[in-house]
Amino acid sequence: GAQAISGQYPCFRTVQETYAAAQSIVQRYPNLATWRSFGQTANGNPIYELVLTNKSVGGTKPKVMFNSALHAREYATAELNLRFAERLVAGYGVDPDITWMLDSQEFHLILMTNPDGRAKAEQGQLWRKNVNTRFCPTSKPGVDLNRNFAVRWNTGGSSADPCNETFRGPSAGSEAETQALQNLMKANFPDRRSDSLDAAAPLDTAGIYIDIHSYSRLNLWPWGSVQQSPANGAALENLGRKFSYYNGHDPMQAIGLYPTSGSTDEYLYGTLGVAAFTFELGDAFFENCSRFTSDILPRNLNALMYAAKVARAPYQL
Ligand code: ING
Ligand code: ZN
Repeated sequence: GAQAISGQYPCFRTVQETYAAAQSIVQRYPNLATWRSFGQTANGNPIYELVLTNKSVGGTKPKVMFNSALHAREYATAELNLRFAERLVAGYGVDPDITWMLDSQEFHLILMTNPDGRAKAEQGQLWRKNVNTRFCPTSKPGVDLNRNFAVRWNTGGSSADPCNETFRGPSAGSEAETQALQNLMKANFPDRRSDSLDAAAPLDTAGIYIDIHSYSRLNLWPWGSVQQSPANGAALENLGRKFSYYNGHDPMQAIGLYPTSGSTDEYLYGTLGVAAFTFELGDAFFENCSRFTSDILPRNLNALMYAAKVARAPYQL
């Protein structure tokens, strides 16, 4: 198997180091940061989000939601998300754009979406799924959370075999992690679209979502389950191409990579009308640290910063 994080990959903080870093942010910036559990994993561990906003400014604010390490072995993703958080709080009162964003927007950063799986990866296993031992208990337990979301679930690009890496689970939204995330998504992004799955989201829809994965240097947008372009396809493509100016990734509709169903971005776009993307960082699950630090991290920090700046009007771009 692959090596664990410690020693080999010092640039990627572990689950415990990531949680400690998040708590340190809250300690240093109590008026900007909140660390809260919004649900539990299959094995009963808490799932946390880091919420960043200027608490002195009230009212309903557009939401920016970045999700990382949903797939356990995709190491670089959580570190990017954490570095983004650290850049935001350090920039408050210093950088005018960051100050404005923290005053007027609310960031929801789920740094470790699948901490049970991540613990396996940190032991050196190339682990992708959650760790629900109801399924495939003796060899490769768990469900692929990015095939389990309650949108066009089981319509292709997922497996019925509990031992497969893309096992979709027994039913839509069956997993504890999926339910926690879906509830958080619904709380952050009130549904502004008609209930027809392929109706265009209204142009004033506020907010943006990026699920950070690795690897392949891609910026993906829905649909992954059908070839047709979504009703907001032109706007999503424009935005995906603009992200590419920063991160250098190839932009494409998700099905251009391979068919999928039940993914988080499809859930957010398909059921809530939120502009939703998947980034695929870099060139490996266990990314080389010098390449991460010199290339992948700076490019993608800038791409995420750009996404945060356009979150108020993603469909107008
Ligand atoms: N890739 C993503 C996956 O879940 C993806 C790609 C995401 C395609 C969302 C379509 C929609 O397979 C990795 N590396 O996990
Ligand atoms: Zn992934």
